[in-house]
Amino acid sequence: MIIGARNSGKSSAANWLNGVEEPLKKRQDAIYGKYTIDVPAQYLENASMYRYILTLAQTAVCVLFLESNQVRETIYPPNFAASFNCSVKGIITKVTGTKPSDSAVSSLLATGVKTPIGMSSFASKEAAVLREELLQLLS
Ligand SMILES: Nc1nc2c(ncn2[C@@H]2O[C@H](COP(=O)(O)OP(=O)(O)OP(=O)(O)O)[C@@H](O)[C@H]2O)c(=O)[nH]1
Ligand SMILES: [Mg+2]
Repeated sequence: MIIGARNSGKSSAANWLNGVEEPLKKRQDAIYGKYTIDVPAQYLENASMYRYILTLAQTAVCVLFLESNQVRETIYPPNFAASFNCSVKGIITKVTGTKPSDSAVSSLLATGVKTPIGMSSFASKEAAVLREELLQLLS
């Protein structure tokens, strides 16, 4: 399951995991892919909708917390990662330099993600390794 703010790269991450190139459509509800649940940003923007995220997570083996490298303000509630029974990973998208921005790292750490992973592109070799690792969780 993939969560994150608008434009953080959720649908791109879903395409990466599913090995497809679907158009990056915007929808009001969760989008199911072969291996993914792409959760609308809106569910994170509104505390009254957190429960939808928690319900969807009951069928997930891992929750990916996405954050854009360019983020200014975190959308995640403090320690949100602790709300999930399954494993949690944080991915920082759109990293341009050698390391991710302090704002993106702080955002993920504050929400309880242990070791945020910086990624410049889902097409990278590191991304391919991570993808294999994530797909293993499903088998
Ligand atoms: N350079 C770069 N661009 C990215 C990356 N991930 C996503 N993008 C771009 O960022 C934009 C938003 O990506 P989406 O995957 O649609 O993001 P989203 O989180 O699904 O957005 P919403 O559905 O609107 O909440 C698109 O133009 C992507 O091509 C990345 O790792 N690197
Ligand atoms: Mg999307």
